Amino acid sequence: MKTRKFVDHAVVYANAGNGGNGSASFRREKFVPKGGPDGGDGGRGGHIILRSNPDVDSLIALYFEPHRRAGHGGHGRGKKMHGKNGADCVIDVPLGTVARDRETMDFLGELLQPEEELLVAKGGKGGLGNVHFKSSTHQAPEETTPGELGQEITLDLELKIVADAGLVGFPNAGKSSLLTSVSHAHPKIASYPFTTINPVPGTIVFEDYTKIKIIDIPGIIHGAHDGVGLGDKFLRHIERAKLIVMVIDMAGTDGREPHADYKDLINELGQYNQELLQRPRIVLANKMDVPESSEHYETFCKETKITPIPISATSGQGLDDVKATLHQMLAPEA
Ligand SMILES: Nc1nc2c(ncn2[C@@H]2O[C@H](COP(=O)(O)OP(=O)(O)OP(=O)(O)O)[C@@H](O)[C@H]2O)c(=O)[nH]1
Ligand SMILES: [Mg+2]
Repeated sequence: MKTRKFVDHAVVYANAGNGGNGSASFRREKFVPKGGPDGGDGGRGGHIILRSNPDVDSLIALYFEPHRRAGHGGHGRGKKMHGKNGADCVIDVPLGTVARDRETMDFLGELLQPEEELLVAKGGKGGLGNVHFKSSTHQAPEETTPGELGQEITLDLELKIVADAGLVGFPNAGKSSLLTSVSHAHPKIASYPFTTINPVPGTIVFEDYTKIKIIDIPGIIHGAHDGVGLGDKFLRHIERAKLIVMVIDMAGTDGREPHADYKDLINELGQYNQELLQRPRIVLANKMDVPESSEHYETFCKETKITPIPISATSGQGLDDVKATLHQMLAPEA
């Protein structure tokens, strides 16, 4: 399967268009020897606008094309003709994009709804034509003003995926297997850790045709906040999830205690962002088809005082329960 490069950070050099100059012109008509001033204004320079497009799922286009320019405004002309406005440059970004000024790192805005727009660099205003400078004592003004320069800005764009639920677990816990079983997504599945190296979004469609977006992220391990494994940077993609779905390998396939995994995951979430610990969360005990899992399950419940939903992502056990829970907690009204 061809994997597309996933880009969740981009730097963009944006130049808005300059305004057009005002024109110095005088009316010339057959029987009017000394026509008055009729120089029109310059057009506005094009803006740089970010627009959230639900069909775009990463910032890759900007990675390959980081320089963006809007059109310049046209100069004013005689007969009070206004110069054309410069074409805006609209940059399509994925939902969840956060824009900052790269120099100051000031927050400029974020795009969370489809088709939202954020003006990030203003086109220069057009200059005034000489028609504006006429007065009773100044009948033939030559004055005009030049167009203003368009704003220039270096943007720092960061994607934080917008999803309803986010899957969190150790590598090999079966997060991708679960996503595959409940949605139409096809993340790579394998028995080695860190099979998933990029976030993979999936959509679960319920029987009443409502749907939710769920995201699979790379595995988190003990010490992820110190950069162990792939680190914890992918946790930012669940920062906006309404619900955290924790997947525990109850078979202890890789020789760890499942309840210790749970505590490690809670610790890593808290180290990354304390707020994530307040987020609604469900815990799934995966690989319950493996015989050793039952004993681990009991120890898990005792140690953690929680009762996870027992499932098997591969056999399908418990998945209806998971879907019903997700539906109840997240699905929009049908
Ligand atoms: N027996 C059993 N094996 C499972 C189950 N779920 C997943 N597995 C196996 O566990 C291994 C890891 O599954 P993945 O879905 O790739 O795990 P992951 O959590 O996405 O792993 P990373 O992407 O590395 O973080 C694969 O060999 C799966 O076939 C299950 O319910 N029962
Ligand atoms: Mg995976």
